[in-house]
Amino acid sequence: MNEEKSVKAAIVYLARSRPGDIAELKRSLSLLDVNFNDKFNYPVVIFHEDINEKLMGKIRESTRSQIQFEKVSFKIPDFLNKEEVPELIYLDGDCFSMGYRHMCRFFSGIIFHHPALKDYDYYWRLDTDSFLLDKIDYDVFQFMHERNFKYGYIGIFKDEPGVTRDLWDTTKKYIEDNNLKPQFLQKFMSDGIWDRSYYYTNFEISRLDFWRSEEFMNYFEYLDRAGGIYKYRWGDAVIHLLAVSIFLPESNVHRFSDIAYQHQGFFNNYSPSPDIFSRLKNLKEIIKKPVVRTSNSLKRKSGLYRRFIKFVKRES
Ligand SMILES: Nc1nc2c(ncn2[C@@H]2O[C@H](COP(=O)(O)OP(=O)(O)OP(=O)(O)O)[C@@H](O)[C@H]2O)c(=O)[nH]1
Ligand SMILES: [Mg+2]
Repeated sequence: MNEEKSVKAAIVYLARSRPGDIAELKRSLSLLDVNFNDKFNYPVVIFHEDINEKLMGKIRESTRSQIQFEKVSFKIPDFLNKEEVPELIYLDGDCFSMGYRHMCRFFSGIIFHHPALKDYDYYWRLDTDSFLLDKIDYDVFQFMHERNFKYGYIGIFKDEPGVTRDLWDTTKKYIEDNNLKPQFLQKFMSDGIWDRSYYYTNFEISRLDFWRSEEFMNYFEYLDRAGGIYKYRWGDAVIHLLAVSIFLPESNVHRFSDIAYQHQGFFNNYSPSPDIFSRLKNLKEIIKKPVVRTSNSLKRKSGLYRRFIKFVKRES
């Protein structure tokens, strides 16, 4: 079916080829199908480094969405001194791989210039561990478009001091040097200092032209050259909150409080207890395989998430 859509938009993922990640991705796509895309039929672009043809076939088989794979290769940008970029960084009780930091840089600013997105006006980012838990009965892109929303988010949290080191000083200098009047950044300031708030960017729906605008690109380039993404793991999440609250009027920003969404221990508009486990039984058909991830992220998972995984394991 070749229907003409009034809003040009794509759902985007960045995926790794590890079996656990692929299992999560398939689960994420299945939930996307039943809860949104069977009805609205937007293309899904999956960026990856090393997913082979066979795996691509398997992923395609697992979803009714139209999938486009786009290979990316990550490297430390030439303007940084590689000697100063450690392979692993240990901060705030966590360990961040080089791949993780490449991912942060990609989502912070690089993705918006990828040729695969050039014909789109909006994107919806989901991660391989992003799960839509209930039906969305309206077109989220059309919704953004009609109300002139440029950034849509699901939640706001606060990051740790180590992984945001120097980010505020760098941003403050940028604001001062460029005589900027931040739009609503003061909401995230306390005693004249940014309070390390971030948008939970494993879910974000946004207009691409904002991220391709000169004002954002200049700010991103400034941060990029400062090197904090690689030295301290400045995340796309904090960078996006700063950029949005500096450059966009608050009236252009929307929180999707109605969408039932899960990422690890975070549940949006989906009561995780006490009846989540019985409601999740409906998902038995979709959630075929339990996904138990290794790595440092595991220890950050909440007790609730562990119970959720245990439940899925038992039920599948
Ligand atoms: N290709 C590729 N994808 C990555 C890499 N690191 C992360 N990703 C993907 O980028 C998205 C975000 O990564 P996550 O590891 O989930 O990041 P996070 O949500 O901040 O951290 P967690 O708490 O571990 O979930 C996911 O879809 C990952 O599959 C990488 O090194 N290479
Ligand atoms: Mg994640």
